Amino acid sequence: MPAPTSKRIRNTQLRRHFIIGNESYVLPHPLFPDPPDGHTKGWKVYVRPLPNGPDMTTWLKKVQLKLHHTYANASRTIEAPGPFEVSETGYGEFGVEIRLYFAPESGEKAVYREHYLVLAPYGTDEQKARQERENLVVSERLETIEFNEPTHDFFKTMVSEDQFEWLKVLEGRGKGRKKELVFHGETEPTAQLPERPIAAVHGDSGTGMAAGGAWSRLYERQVLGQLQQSGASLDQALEHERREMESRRRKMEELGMAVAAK
Ligand code: SLL
Repeated sequence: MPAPTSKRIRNTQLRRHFIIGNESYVLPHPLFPDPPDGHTKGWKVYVRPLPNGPDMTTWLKKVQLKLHHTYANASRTIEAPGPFEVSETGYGEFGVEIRLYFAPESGEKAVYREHYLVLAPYGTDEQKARQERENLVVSERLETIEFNEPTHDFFKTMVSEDQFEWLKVLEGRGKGRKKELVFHGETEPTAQLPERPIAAVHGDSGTGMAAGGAWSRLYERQVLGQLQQSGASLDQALEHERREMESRRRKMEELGMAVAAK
């Protein structure tokens, strides 16, 4: 029999949003001193949390980024706490193969993502002009990871308030500087969220939400679709994430009660 903590919670799904992307600069550039001959661009490829989002390292423990074979040591591995990023110089675009490795208590295998490096200005004429003027091209997308039927142990860490501690540290350090990273929910990250009815723990198949909850999986997908279409407004994504946190926390409470009652 598996240890009770590695037992999976049925009809439950956890979800996290995060960012995969790259930035690129035309050389010469102070961030990339002494590039090899023929290298025209400096770039950084990364896997990042949403600004103000919960700590990514709750679930993400290691990232492997595999570069084009023309690079020495093409396979780069970064362990938590990261940052999960690779800086390089080069001349051409290619697909970076990305493997995400999860917290051991999740019991989940690594998953694969790809990010095609974008080194040249793109978009409308106006956008291109701006990218050239600032000598910065950024190509990012909002990614989602889903954990189906998580283990009890993993679930516990994923609904913990501790995941916002890393933002509080930034707040102390960053006064007057990095305002955009400051977490404003002084007390509970979920305090201002509206009440939502929760009817039953196992009420709904697969969503992790209870039957009757206003926040359905379908609605979530629509919101996410909108985010992606609208160029992924990260503030909105964060708000979305916080709502999810709240839902999970409530569910956790209920689950605790349900388990205790057995
Ligand atoms: C192209 N298919 O032809 C792509 C290949 C090669 C990327 C891109 C240099 C590596 C190095 C580099 O940028 N490789 O010299 O270390 O455009």
